[in-house]
Amino acid sequence: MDLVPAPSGENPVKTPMVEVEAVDVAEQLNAEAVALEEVASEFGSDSDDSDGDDALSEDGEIIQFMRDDQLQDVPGACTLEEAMAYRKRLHDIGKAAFVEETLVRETVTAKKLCTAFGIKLPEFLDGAPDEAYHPLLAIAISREFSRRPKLSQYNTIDDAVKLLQEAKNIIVLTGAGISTSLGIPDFRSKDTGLYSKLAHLGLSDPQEVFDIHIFREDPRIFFSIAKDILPTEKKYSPTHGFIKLLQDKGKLLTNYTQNIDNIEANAGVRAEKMVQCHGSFATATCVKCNFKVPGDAIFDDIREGKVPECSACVESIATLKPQGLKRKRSSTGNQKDRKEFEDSSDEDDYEIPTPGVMKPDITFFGEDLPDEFGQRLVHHDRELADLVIVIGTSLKVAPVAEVPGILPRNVPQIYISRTPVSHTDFDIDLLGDSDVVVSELCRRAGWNLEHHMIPADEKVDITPVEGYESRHVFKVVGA
Ligand code: CNA
Repeated sequence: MDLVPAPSGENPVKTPMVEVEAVDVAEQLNAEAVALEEVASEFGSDSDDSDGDDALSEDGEIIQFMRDDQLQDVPGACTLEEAMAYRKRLHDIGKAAFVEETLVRETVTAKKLCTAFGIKLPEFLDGAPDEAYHPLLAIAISREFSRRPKLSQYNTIDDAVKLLQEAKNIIVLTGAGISTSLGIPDFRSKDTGLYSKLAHLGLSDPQEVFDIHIFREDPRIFFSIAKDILPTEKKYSPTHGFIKLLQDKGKLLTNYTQNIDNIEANAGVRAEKMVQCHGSFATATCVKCNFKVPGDAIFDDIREGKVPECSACVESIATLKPQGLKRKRSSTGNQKDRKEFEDSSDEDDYEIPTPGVMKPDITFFGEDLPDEFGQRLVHHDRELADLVIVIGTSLKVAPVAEVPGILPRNVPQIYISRTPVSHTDFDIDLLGDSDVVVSELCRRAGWNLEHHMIPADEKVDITPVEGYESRHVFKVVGA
């Protein structure tokens, strides 16, 4: 991803929506074996465009990673404190200066330094000269350098509350998790997410439901599940209410939402405060003639699981006279479309055009995100943001998943969700139902977040996650 603002008019984040195989560090740290072919001899480069994985290939030797708590079991490894200090130093001074200060001046061996970046020392290098560890170290350094480092001064709930109170320009990045309490399934939650329910569609990968190529081939697949995401009434969750509260307090810079349910509007979040990164059901467009309608014009069809047809196409087809139609091809020609009108008396002789399908204006995998996403993020919000709150998303869909990494590294970032992510380092992780987390944060901030789903006498228990200074689990007492 281009981190340098593009010349004005160009969209720097004009990347089609894709599911990222986000490097799951948790899995890797569980001794995931990754392959190493050739490694970069690029110790001198400070460019931030390689994420370490670039130097990995399917072939070759094996690199394994270890968790920080395993450092103590490795003879000669850095202590956790040393490891943290090396990582911080790397981010402070850059790759070239870091290598100069360590390897070149021989203040530490490459072997020991590998452990600072989580490399599990491979047995095949036992007894090898220190230079043999350089390739591994190159990968480890590049990998660490491309990660946004956690800001060490933000850890506690009090820190989170203070950040909320003091911030003036908050970016809120949301995902499907903020709507699940309203009964709208997310994608990836085990057992309840949409992906877990799609086996019956015979797709090789559940995300194919939202694949533009498959939609063009057979829109029925998408419309068979679209009704599950379409909100039935104008309701919103306490988390949507929280975003509105930030707006009321003049603190909301932008809500970048990946959600397509348009529920933010129900809560009163103003259109100019929002970027619907993946579009929404609010409007729909004919795939054939581009005729646009308000989303609710096709909601009845969607709720019945029908494929909505374009009314403009239907009208123009109705005015066509048989003379205006092409003669149908012989039996060896194209197969007739199943949606041809059966009431046409000339059906046997003429090729009857079919109306286009109305596609809700949501971004499918393989389609570009709305221009506003990249433009606003890079050319406007990037400079202004003083706090980022990411809520209810697994951050697995690019380019939105890249947002935390694009913002200036000194801007604090808070993550609120049921499940932690490990491919991005947030400063504070607040785990649990987002409605519970935000209502407790508001309580502690002295803010009034009123919502019928928040019981007046709600008491929330917060427990730290062992081994993580900045990770906390929120649970309603008695729940
Ligand atoms: P996802 O990958 O399913 O992740 C959802 C995340 O939210 C997971 O980490 C869950 O653990 C977490 N979560 C679920 N419920 C809660 C809760 N009550 N409180 C806190 N955390 C919770 O979905 P993403 O949003 O990351 O993926 C982006 C996709 C999902 C976008 O393309 C959307 O268009 C798409 N989507 C949207 C909707 C919607 O508009 N409501 C529904 C389903 C999918």
